[in-house]
Amino acid sequence: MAMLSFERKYRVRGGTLVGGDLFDFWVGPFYVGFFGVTTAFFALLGTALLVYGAALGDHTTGLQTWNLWQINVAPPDLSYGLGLAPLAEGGIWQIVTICAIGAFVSWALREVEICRKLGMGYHVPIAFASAILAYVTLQVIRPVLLGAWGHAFPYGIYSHLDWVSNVAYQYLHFHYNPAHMVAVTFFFTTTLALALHGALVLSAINPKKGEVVKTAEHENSFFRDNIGYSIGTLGIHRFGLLLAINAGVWSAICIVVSGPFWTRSWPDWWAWWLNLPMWN
Ligand code: UQ2
Repeated sequence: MAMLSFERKYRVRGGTLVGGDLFDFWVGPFYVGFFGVTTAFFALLGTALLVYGAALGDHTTGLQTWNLWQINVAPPDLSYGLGLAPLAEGGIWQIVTICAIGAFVSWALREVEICRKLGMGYHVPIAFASAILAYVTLQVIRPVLLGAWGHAFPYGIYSHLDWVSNVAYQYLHFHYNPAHMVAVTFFFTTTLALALHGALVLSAINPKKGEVVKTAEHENSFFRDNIGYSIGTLGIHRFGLLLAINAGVWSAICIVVSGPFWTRSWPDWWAWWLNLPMWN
């Protein structure tokens, strides 16, 4: 906790969105705030409900197991539509989903309060919001557009992988979804950019024993020598944020268009290309 004396000057009052001074304190290194309390509440209740759901067993198969890989807490059957289901028939899944969204949004708002305290921009909560958007699109927006909670994915390690596989085959070959192609490209480019950035910074700042630490001039020179262009030390962080946010946003787009706006196979979508008049 040697950092705590250094951090004391950053422990400023105010900047809260809700609750005024009531929850404006720290526990050890952690800022609490109103949204720290709500994050803890939703996370603990959601986790306890998942354990309860595991104890009751999988209502879609009738199987009860404590094998971590096989536990499944599934949404209600399609026949329940957008209604509430009994706890043991998908109701637990429904409350867990409310808890998950409650915890994610609380965490984002706690980040906003910390940004306000420190007089920083809101880049971090905005980035996190793109991940929340992808989750809410999968679990709420798309099921609502399709008319049943049963279209959302189940909470289980193998079961959610099976769900992804089944939905992919439902559209014959999901990789032909153009928005999915864009999302995958953003995910891969994000990892490429972070690998380049991490490698470049470490290569400059962590030289072998006896050698002097290098600065941004060396970093710029490396990429100018290598590819004739350096995006710059500020630029790489702007570019990385742009890439990562787009990965989340295009994930949301690629799944919400599947079903609500395109019901046939994704390979079929490319008929627009084969039907161009230029082939006549
Ligand atoms: C850079 C720079 C950094 C970096 C990196 C680059 C000094 C420390 C990684 C190089 C990145 C470029 C040219 C863009 C890469 C493009 C794609 C599509 C991945 O110039 O400035 O700052 O970390």
